Amino acid sequence: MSDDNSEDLGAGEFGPRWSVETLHNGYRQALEIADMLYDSETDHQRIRVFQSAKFGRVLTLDDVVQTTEADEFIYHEMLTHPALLAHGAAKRVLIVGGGDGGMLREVLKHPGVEHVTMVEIDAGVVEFSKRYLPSLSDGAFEDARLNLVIADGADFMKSSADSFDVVIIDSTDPIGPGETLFTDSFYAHAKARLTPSGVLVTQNGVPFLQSDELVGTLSAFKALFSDWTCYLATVPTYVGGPMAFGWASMDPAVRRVSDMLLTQRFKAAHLSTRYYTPEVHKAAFALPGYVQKLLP
Ligand code: AG3
Repeated sequence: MSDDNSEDLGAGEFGPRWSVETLHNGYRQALEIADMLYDSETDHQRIRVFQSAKFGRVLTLDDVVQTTEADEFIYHEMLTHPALLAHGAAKRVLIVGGGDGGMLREVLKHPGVEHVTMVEIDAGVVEFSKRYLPSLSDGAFEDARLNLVIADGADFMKSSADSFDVVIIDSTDPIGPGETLFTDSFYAHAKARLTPSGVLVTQNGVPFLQSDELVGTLSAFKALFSDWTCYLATVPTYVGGPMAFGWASMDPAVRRVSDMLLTQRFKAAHLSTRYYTPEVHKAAFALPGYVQKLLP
């Protein structure tokens, strides 16, 4: 039986061949390490990249899975294309975080995008991602449309005077350096950076296990924006059911884009996607009862 790894597991014990994520209380995810490729401690965090048995190469920060070669497309496509295609004419995009380059790759697929500012706190993440996870950025860091800023995202948001049609928060979970990216004041500063029909999208964890994170963000959105909600996509290595993405805008019409227009825009942009379709886009905003109940 090829899937049987039970010889390695005693009750509750994982050996050194397993990367164990302890993000959620009382619930662990363990990925089998076939080969450790990179393991180092920066000023900010412990970074590891390993070849896994099931998900290709895996990037972890402080042992929390950030992305894997096998399922990254779901997360990166769903945090870019819904906002960009609903907006329909996005020229300037801001990415906060996203040092692996996956988000950048998806944003740059849009021919109408003229400029991307990406603010990443850790230069080390960019450098080793290019080397150890090249399929994530797939050359995106070389694109002339990119302005890469190595800085704290919260500081940048506070001090920047630029404006953007789409702002994407590609954060870690709200523990450690990523915590400031979930505060009310951060969202207020983000709002000030948006053009009138601009859209802010955020990653908000898996609400089945991390409901506080989603409720916190949506409560801030409710106080700041005229249109706000969340939408969902299931990313296998972000365990615990579908992940929630926050959506906020001062223009409610953006989210209500018709199916027809969405399909037209999707075709016109010639996007090659593996998860995103206009149908999935629309369906992602249908929320199950347990998520609806969390809306403030
Ligand atoms: N950032 C999102 C990681 C969140 C993991 N959280 C979780 N499993 N609940 C990914 C960065 C990829 N560009």
